[in-house]
Amino acid sequence: MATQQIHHRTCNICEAMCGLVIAHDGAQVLSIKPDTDDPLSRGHICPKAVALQDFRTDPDRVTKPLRKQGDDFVEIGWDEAIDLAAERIRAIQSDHGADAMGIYLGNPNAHKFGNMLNLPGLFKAIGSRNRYSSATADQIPHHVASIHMLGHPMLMPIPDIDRTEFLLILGGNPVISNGSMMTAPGFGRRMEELRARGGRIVVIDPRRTETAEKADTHHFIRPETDAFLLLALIHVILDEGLETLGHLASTVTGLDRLRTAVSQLTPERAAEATGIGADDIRSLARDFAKARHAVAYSRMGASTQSFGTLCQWATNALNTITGNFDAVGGAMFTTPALDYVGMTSRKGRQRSYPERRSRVSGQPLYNGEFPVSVLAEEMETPGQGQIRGLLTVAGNPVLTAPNGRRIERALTGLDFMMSIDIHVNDTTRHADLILPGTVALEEAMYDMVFHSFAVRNTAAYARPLFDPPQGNPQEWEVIATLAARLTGANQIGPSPEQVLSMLLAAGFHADTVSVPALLDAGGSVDLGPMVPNLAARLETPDGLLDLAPQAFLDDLPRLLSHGDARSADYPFALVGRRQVRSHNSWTQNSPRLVKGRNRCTVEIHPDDAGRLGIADGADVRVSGRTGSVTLPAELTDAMAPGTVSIPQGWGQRNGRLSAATRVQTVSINDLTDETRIDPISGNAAFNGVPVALAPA
Ligand SMILES: Nc1nc2c(c(=O)[nH]1)N[C@H]1C(S)=C(S)[C@@H](COP(=O)(O)OP(=O)(O)OC[C@H]3O[C@@H](n4cnc5c(=O)[nH]c(N)nc54)[C@H](O)[C@@H]3O)O[C@H]1N2
Ligand SMILES: Nc1nc2c(c(=O)[nH]1)N[C@H]1C(S)=C(S)[C@@H](COP(=O)(O)OP(=O)(O)OC[C@H]3O[C@@H](n4cnc5c(=O)[nH]c(N)nc54)[C@H](O)[C@@H]3O)O[C@H]1N2
Ligand code: SF4
Ligand SMILES: [Mo]
Repeated sequence: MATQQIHHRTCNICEAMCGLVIAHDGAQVLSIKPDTDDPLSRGHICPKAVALQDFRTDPDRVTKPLRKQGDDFVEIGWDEAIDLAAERIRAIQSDHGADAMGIYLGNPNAHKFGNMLNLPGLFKAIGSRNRYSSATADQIPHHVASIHMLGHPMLMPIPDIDRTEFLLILGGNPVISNGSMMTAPGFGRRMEELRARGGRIVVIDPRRTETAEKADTHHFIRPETDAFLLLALIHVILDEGLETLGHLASTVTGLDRLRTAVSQLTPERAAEATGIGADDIRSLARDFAKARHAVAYSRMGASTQSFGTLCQWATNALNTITGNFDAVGGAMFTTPALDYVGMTSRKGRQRSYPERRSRVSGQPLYNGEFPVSVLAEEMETPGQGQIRGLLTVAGNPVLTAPNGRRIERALTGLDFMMSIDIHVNDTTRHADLILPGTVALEEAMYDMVFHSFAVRNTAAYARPLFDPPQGNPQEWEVIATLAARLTGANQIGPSPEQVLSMLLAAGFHADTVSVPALLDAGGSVDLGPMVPNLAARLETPDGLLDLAPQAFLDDLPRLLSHGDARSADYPFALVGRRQVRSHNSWTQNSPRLVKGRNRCTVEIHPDDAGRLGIADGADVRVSGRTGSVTLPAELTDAMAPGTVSIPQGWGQRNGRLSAATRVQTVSINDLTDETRIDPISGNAAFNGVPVALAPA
């Protein structure tokens, strides 16, 4: 009998990077347990970590290159597959130009450092400007705020929640999500600790979320009105002379312009828009300003909405004018072992933003990627630059992008589509060629992105635990091999581990952190809490933090003229929600995660349901401009009247995900609208979609 061995690594599913202790016998996982010694996660894990083993052994997993033949897929060899991919990509580009090949990257790439390090080479080899990713379904407003205020898209303020005394959360549900742009595993426990040291937590959300339940105060808010609230908080603080710039006094510019900008945004004006009382807004502003350490944090609900960039700007500005930017217990900047910001420094280089605009509807491009909202029209609209071929890597836009079914229809009109993925799913089933990816336990692990967003500096590296199935190459090798085939190079570059070693040697902790040191540590190493460091890192042309960038001031008239998106035809606002036992669209094939009742329900306030004759558990038809879906109602006064919530990530309709575990669910993105965007950033406005409800 093989003996039990222990393997340490961080989980790669969500942003939380929980430390895991995996017992195995060399061939199979015996158990997956939390690493109580992990300095960041301190023993937290969630049920998804245990499912890491399922993704490896999933009977529906793609383990051989698959070529479309009629409606079916047939297995082919690797050489044939790479040749076919290179040949078809080049054929499309020689007929229609380099931009005719589109690329879409999904969320799992951000956790796969082999992909992160090798995809740029593939982009270069393909040479198309038509690139997309889940980032514009997620977080571009944060990057745009950082670009204009701080000069670098990845210089990201992270709430120092372990030392703050006042936490204001808008549009995030970290008790379920474990944080985003704020890697904070075990958020519930961190909230308890915050309150135990005398701190306060206020949550602003149209749903009384699991996070709101654990907070001191919760205010319902009308969807898409957070910018009114945040700017009114700034208004009160400046009006009452409660502002302080703290140690950033000589590093900040634009306070007077900010004062002028918020002059009309009185608590009364914000109360009218948000539904939160003017007195509540005043006392929130005073309490926030007077707290010794306070931090405002706004996420999905306040960034994937029509005023996402204004929200991120106002959040940063609020933290700055209360002396809580780059300060202990406020919004701080990480110094990770792998210095992602330094790696991509733009100091001394003139840049203009947006970098480019999309061909059909002129939406902005940031960080080299167009908004996913325009992917369908770029595939459908003829002319020079039309997308005729598409490569997806670990992405499922049919279920995750706004009006995903329009993308699906457009996929069927492509000359060629290929995917690097682990499943035949709603997106990849349209591919002519699928190349199998490797799953977490078969890969080395260093989270190069999320250490940059973590509430504490730590680092961890793990070698692959198991070999890929069928003698398959590592996913990064597939990417590198395709790039080499396209450029005619006769070999691929250095391994990710070699590149990682170089990057760590150039990082903030080069004296203590290296690949061997991390391997020796057997788990994560602690690199301490965040430290003030912003002044030296600002990359704005004048080296100052700009509190009132013109691009944002120019967007204020749009905010001020904003009425309610709801209408007589569509009297409800739809928002999304996340659930502990699913991650985006791709974990719903794990029996242990999907077992139990159907969690894909529409949450409705009982008064709204009563008026419409909708009973708890009964089927409801939800309709919007782009489509309609039918799903069970869940009546709850956790929902603000007039707002309804559907979880994201469901609606798998493909035949391959195992029938035994499949519950009948719907995709929220059959209702979301690709024409609803935040125009400054081009980010999808998933939240606040006007819909109608009727008993089915
Ligand atoms: N309405 C609404 N829509 C949303 C959201 C919302 O809140 N509301 N959230 C948005 C957000 S924040 C995000 S990040 C996006 C996510 O959008 P996507 O990234 O497009 O979607 P995922 O569900 O993460 O899809 C991951 C894909 O990668 C595959 N995969 C999983 N593991 C691996 C692997 O190891 N290798 C390879 N090659 N493939 C793998 C899966 O099979 C799946 O096809 O969705 C967005 N969509
Ligand atoms: N379990 C689990 N964890 C995850 C994921 C998952 O799918 N499952 N996905 C991961 C990913 S990719 C991401 S990006 C993060 C996202 O993590 P979070 O940002 O925490 O995202 P959500 O849980 O969707 O929370 C969004 C909240 O915004 C509220 N909301 C909607 N509209 C508005 C509005 O206009 N104003 C305000 N104030 N609130 C609004 C919604 O009711 C909801 O409570 O989670 C990550 N973690
Ligand atoms: S919270 Fe996220 S990182 Fe932690 S175990 Fe769950 S899925 Fe993995
Ligand atoms: Mo995300």
